Amino acid sequence: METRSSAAAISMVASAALVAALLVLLPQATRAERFVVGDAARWTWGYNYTDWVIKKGPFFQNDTLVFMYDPPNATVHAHSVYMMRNAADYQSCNLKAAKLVAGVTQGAGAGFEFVLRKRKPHYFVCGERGGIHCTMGQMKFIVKPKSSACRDD
Ligand SMILES: *[C@@H]1O[C@H](CO)[C@@H](O)[C@H](O)[C@H]1NC(C)=O
Ligand SMILES: *[C@@H]1O[C@H](CO)[C@@H](O)[C@H](O)[C@H]1NC(C)=O
Ligand SMILES: *[C@@H]1O[C@H](CO)[C@@H](O)[C@H](O)[C@H]1NC(C)=O
Ligand SMILES: [Cu+2]
Repeated sequence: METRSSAAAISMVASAALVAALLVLLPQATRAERFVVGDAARWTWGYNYTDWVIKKGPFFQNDTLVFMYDPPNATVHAHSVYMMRNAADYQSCNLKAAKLVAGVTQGAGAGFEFVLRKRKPHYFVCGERGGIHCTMGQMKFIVKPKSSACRDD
């Protein structure tokens, strides 16, 4: 028992050291992470994405967000991804000046990937039903990626 558990402990320490060594060796640019928005819930009506951002963050420059949602049919409601121009439009779910990021069919399969290239606030919303998915459906969140240099802070 003693030997077994200490052997296990040694092998755990060894693999931890190996992982640490690999992390040091990896160049900065390849350290970006990939996040499925909403995890198992994916991109859907009624999920609290603001809460998801708090739990998953911080996000860093060059991290990838993956939006996954089924294309609409007789039983599945349409979703989409828009980016709001500013905080005021985001708060009020006003889509007038919003930019289409991914249409209703683009979340299918492996999902739609968005790379967080810029260190600015990204105001993501679902644009369906004239903003109702954004207001009532809570399909909205803000991500402000940090500089990759801060990843180890
Ligand atoms: C982000 O990725 C681009 C393209 O791969 C690269 O040129 C840039 O240096 C990266 N930026 C950071 C902060 O990692
Ligand atoms: C969603 O989560 C945020 C952050 O945890 C919280 O402040 C907010 O009240 C939640 N919204 C709802 C409708 O529960
Ligand atoms: C609608 O799409 C969903 C998810 O892709 C699928 O499971 C379902 O069978 C489809 N229903 C119809 C009526 O095509
Ligand atoms: Cu939606």
